[in-house]
Amino acid sequence: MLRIAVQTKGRLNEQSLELLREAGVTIKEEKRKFLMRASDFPVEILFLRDDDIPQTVAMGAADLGIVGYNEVAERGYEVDVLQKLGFGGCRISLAIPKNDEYTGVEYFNGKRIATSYPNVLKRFFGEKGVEASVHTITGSVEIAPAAGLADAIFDIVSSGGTLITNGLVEVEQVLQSEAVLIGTPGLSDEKMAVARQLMSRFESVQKGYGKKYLVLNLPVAALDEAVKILPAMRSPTVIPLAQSEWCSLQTVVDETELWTIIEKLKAIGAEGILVLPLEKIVL
Ligand code: PRT
Ligand code: ZN
Repeated sequence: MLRIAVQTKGRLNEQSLELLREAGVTIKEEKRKFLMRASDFPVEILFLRDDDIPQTVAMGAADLGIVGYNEVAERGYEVDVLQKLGFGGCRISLAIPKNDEYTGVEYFNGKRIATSYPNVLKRFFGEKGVEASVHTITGSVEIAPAAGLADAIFDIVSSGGTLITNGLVEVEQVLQSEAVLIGTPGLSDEKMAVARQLMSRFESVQKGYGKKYLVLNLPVAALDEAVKILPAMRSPTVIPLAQSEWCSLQTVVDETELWTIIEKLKAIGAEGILVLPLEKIVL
């Protein structure tokens, strides 16, 4: 039985369980326990704080784990990063008071930097030859400069709203992060086979992220034009309609391009346009 560690609560919990569920790994939610067996796949789920996931996987107490890459980089335990999971995106950045003039990384020489990621920061400063004093604090790092505890901070940034609220400005993006699937190095062939199966399912789910299924009616005469507009995986599916001069067209489009494509299709005579959610793409 493969054991996979997932964050108990917090930012990655819901999307980790959602990804597992979409991949066919479900647990009965009513009575959440520390360790739960999935009902439809040979996997059990171990709920942990995200800080503990890299070590637990490195030790082999869990075979796999879903955790932010930032935690993997900070903790430094030996684990295999098997797959990027496409959610929990953020970066760890250096930020300084907004009225300070930033002159480049040498700005940090002799400064006090508050962070929950001292190892990543010390590595960065080491590479850049910066001599700064790194103060490890857990909790609200962003208030440290205003409280006089530090000159600058090194913290997770996502929208940037927290920095603005605290009068800080991001000056160096040091590490890009997202949720990743990690594994114990040297898993048995049997466990690796199950892990591969899971990874392939995760990939199918991820391919569906940000995609929509588009169905529309089109005059047959406009078909060539429509094919040029549509970025279908191979080519769009075309189905004849009862009225011979019309056809129905089905295809997958990226959500970011959806409206542009719809407007172009309407301009060449498309009607009855349906936009449907897309769950998975299995290639
Ligand atoms: O209880 P446990 O220890 O398990 O959880 P935690 O409190 O340590 O972590 P949690 O749940 O806050 O975050 C889990 C993971 O989510 C992190 O390790 C990151 O990989 C990822 N993640 C993605 C984030 C963010 N986005 C994020 N915005 N983690 C934290 N933040 C915080 C950040 O610390 C800062 O305070 O949000 C604030 C900045 O957000 P913006 O949007 O204002 O820039
Ligand atoms: Zn944590």
